[in-house]
Amino acid sequence: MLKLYYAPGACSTASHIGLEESGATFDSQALSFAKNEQKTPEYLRVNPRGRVPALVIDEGTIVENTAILDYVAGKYAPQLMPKDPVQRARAISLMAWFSNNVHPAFTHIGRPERFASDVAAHENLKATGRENFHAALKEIDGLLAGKTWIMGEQFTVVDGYALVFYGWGKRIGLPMAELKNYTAWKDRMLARPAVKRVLEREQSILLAA
Ligand SMILES: N[C@@H](CCC(=O)N[C@@H](CS)C(=O)NCC(=O)O)C(=O)O
Repeated sequence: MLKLYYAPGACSTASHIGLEESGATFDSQALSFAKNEQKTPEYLRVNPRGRVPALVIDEGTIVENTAILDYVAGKYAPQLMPKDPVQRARAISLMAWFSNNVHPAFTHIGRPERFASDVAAHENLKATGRENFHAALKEIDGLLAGKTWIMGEQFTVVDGYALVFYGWGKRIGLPMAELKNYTAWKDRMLARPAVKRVLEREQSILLAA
């Protein structure tokens, strides 16, 4: 039994893509942030932190994209993570950076109240978050130079994670087309049937003109 809880357009898209690419059979449930469904007593029993993604498996629940993606690859689709220990460490390193740095930079823009209770600081947090997020996207663009996928020739679960941030950059109006490597890679991602299925299910901004 596998069940993914996600919110359309949230960072959970990474786990959603990983699962769909793995070919594993899974159930899914979309939660609406607008309706605060991540904070219902029912969902808090799944993930007491009230965050998505959460993947329910026979043995319990796994949270955090990095862990879910490594689990899905290990259990259902080893080709979605590098086999070589050095490359695997690099893949985990990149996902840790996404989770610890890139994602929080974006959170500063939308939820400054989580970082400072002083309302006077919020505009500055938003502006700094935007700058840091844009700088991270430029770094991802650099990482993709000369590569087909983010880890090189092998498509991995890390690619699905990197797609989340392209969508967020588009959502807040950053000049994404200037990031040539990232944009060409995004087009290759959109050409993958499994990725397209997930983006259609989530009605992703990435499919809009
Ligand atoms: N580091 C976690 C981040 C999880 C997270 O913050 N998810 C956000 C969506 S992008 C969420 O559930 N937000 C709901 C809320 O903050 O109320 C991961 O990678 O899984």
